[in-house]
Amino acid sequence: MENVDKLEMNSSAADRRLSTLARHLAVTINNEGSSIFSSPTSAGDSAFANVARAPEDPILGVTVAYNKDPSPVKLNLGVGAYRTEEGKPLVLNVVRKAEQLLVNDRSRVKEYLPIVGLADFNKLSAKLILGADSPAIHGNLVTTVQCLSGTGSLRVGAEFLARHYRERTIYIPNPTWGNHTKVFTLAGLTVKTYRYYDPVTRGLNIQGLLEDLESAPTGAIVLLHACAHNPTGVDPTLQQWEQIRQMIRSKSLLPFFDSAYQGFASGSLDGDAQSVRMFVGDGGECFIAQSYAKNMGLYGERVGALSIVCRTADVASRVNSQLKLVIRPMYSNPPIHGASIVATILKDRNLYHEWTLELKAMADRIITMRKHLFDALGARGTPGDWSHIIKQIGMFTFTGLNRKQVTFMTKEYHIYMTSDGRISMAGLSSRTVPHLADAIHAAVTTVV
Ligand code: KET
Repeated sequence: MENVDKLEMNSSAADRRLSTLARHLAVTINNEGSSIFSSPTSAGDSAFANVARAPEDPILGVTVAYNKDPSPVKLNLGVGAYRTEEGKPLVLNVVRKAEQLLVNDRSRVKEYLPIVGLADFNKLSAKLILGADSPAIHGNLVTTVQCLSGTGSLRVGAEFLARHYRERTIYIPNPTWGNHTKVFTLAGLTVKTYRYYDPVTRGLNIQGLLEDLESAPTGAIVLLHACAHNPTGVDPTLQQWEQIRQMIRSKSLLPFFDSAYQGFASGSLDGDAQSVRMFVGDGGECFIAQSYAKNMGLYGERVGALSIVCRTADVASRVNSQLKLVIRPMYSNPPIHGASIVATILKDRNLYHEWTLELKAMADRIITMRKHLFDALGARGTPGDWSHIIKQIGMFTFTGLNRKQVTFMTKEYHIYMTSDGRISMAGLSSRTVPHLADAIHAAVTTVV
């Protein structure tokens, strides 16, 4: 009987997923001119002859365009990836050290990891975001699984929710990281937005945010950026976080934190985890997707973790058992190298300390770039108020430049950025600030 129930549950979950997929594909066909239903054709023709070319990704596609540009002055401020003052990608010293330790350890093998990943990595990741003294950790209320960076953690969390949670609507901020809508929709959730950014004040629309959460259905999922909101660089104050927390708890909404920039906002790992810790501190449940792409510079290693904080240890352990069923048919188990680097650093007091210094140096360099750009625009007398450049937090500045101005800057100045006017401050250096300031000045004064 129990098995039949389970089968029925699974089949209705499968139906839901199929109908969501069908809806998504219908949108895809309309928007991107694709059709997967082309019938096989006569010999010689491709069975995929009707496949239309899809547009490039709005963020990663910027790098594709940049790579094709032969100009010596070209500048990639699209993707959020840290560059040094010399404009080069950075492998942290502490990462090199950890890798050396791993290579020298002949006892290490290349066996499969468990479905949920490296146990040490999972424990240490939960500790990093929740704090070493977190009662949730000590009470075994947290289950953590290693996933494929931040994106994979969001996706696994979303898949779990689509299967096991009663309310399948997720509210995401407007605007947000472009991939959120796709990740959640394809997992089978319905995506709605809540007001977040006010273009007039270039700050948080806290009133609109609270109103939208208040009118959300009881139990709805709410996606929150733990810190360094992407793309706006606008974070709630601690007092506003408290208002958000009260609203979320009073409506029994389920918070899902995306933590892709811990340490990058303030330069402090603990400081940037305050929002999450506030929510875990009240004893309520929550989801957290962590990424080590930016704060350890492990972009291509794809290291991240999904933590689910539950009411009881028993629930946490049952949730863990179901997460395995989500992961196994998707990618079986996660890769070992990146997670081993992270675990090596997090468990060694000296390496950990060294990491915090390197992380702070990256965060500080970004803050310095903000000041340089702000001063450079001031020096040029560029019309408008540019103080948001120094007020915003994290890797990005949400400039307020419109699509036409962005196109102009790319065409005339070979500056690559996302079409919403976001620039990655981490891609700037003292040498390139004047070029960017010239481009912004020209765009603002010549293109409306
Ligand atoms: N969440 C947010 C808010 C985010 O900005 C990113 C990446 C991710 C998750 C996923 O990161 P991962 O590499 O899966 O750990 N953002 C940058 C890169 C990208 O778009 O993939 C970006 O916005 O440029």
